[in-house]
Amino acid sequence: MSFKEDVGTGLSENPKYLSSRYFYDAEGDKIFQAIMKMPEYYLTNAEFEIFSTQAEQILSELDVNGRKFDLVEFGAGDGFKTRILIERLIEAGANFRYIPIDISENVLNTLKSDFQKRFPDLEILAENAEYFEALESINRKSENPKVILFLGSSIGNFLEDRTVRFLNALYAVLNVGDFTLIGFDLKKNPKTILEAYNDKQGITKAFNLNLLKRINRELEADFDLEAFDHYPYYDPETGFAKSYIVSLKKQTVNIKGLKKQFVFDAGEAIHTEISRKYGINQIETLFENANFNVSKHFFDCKHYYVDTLAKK
Ligand code: AVI
Repeated sequence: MSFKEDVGTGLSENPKYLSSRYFYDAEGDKIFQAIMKMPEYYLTNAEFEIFSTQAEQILSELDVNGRKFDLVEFGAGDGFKTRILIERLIEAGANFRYIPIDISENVLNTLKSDFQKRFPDLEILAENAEYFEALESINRKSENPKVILFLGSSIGNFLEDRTVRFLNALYAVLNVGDFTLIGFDLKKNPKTILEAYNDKQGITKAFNLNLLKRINRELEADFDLEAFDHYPYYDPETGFAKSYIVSLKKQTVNIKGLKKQFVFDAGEAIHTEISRKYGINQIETLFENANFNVSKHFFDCKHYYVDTLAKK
C-alpha cells in the first residue's frame, strides 16, 4: 500500500494508527540521526561499544577464514555502527562484499558515498527496498555465503507476527552455514527505557510529530502541530514501548489529498510506533522457533543491549 492509502486506512480505524515506517522521509532521517546522538538513546552507544570491543570475537565465530562472503545489511541507515564492524573485518583481512538495504533512498545514497570514500576497495551493492521485498531478491543478487545484519533494534519495530515471518523468511533465503546477526534492545529499568523515548529536548517528539508534518506536506493536510502531543509509554510486563500522537482537543483535520476529513476527540490517540524490548529467553525462543541455532550473544558492558549471532 502507498503512504496515501495507509494514512487513509489508519486514520479511519478505531483506534487510529499510522505506521512507523513513514517516519523516515528526508526530515525524519535527519531527526533520527539526532536521536541516535542523544545521551538518553543508549541503544546506539551500546551497539557501537559491542562492535568496537568484540568485532574479533564476532569474526572468529563467523569462521570465514579467507572465504569470500556477502555482508548484507537490512535497514542499514547511515551505517554508523556497521562502519566499525567493517573496519575491523577489513583489518582482519576478511574477503567480503557489502550489500546495504534500506527503505530510505536518501540515507542509502549518503551511506554509499561515505563508505566508498572510507573503504575504496570494498565492493558495495546498495539496494533501495522494503525488507520483505529485499529478502525475496537477495538470492538473485548473490550466491556467496552470507552474513545478514539486522541491527539497531529495528526488529523491535515489528509486531510479533511480522517478527516471526521475518525470521522464517530469513531462514528460507539462507544456506546451511550462513549467519544472521540481529540487534535486540533488552528489558531493563523501565525508567531508562522511557527516557530514551521521552527526551527533555523534545527530539523524539519532533520525530513522532513529523508524521503529521509529512501528511501536511505530501497530502495537503492541515494538521495543527500545536494541537497534538507526543505520548510515549512503556509496559515492563510485555516489554512494549509504544508511541502515540494525542489530540489535545476535539478537532477536525482536512486531508485534501484524500478528499476526506478526520475527526479527533480531545485526548484521542494515534498509535505510531512499537519498540519492543526483549528478555534473553524470548530471543532464544524466537530463533529456535525459526530453526536457527544461536551461536553467541554479544552484550554491551551494561547488558542493556545484545547482538545475537545465529546460524542456519
Ligand atoms: C529505528 N528504531 C529501532 C528506533 C527505535 O528505538 O524503535 C526508532 C525510534 N523511535 C523513537 N526513537 C527511536
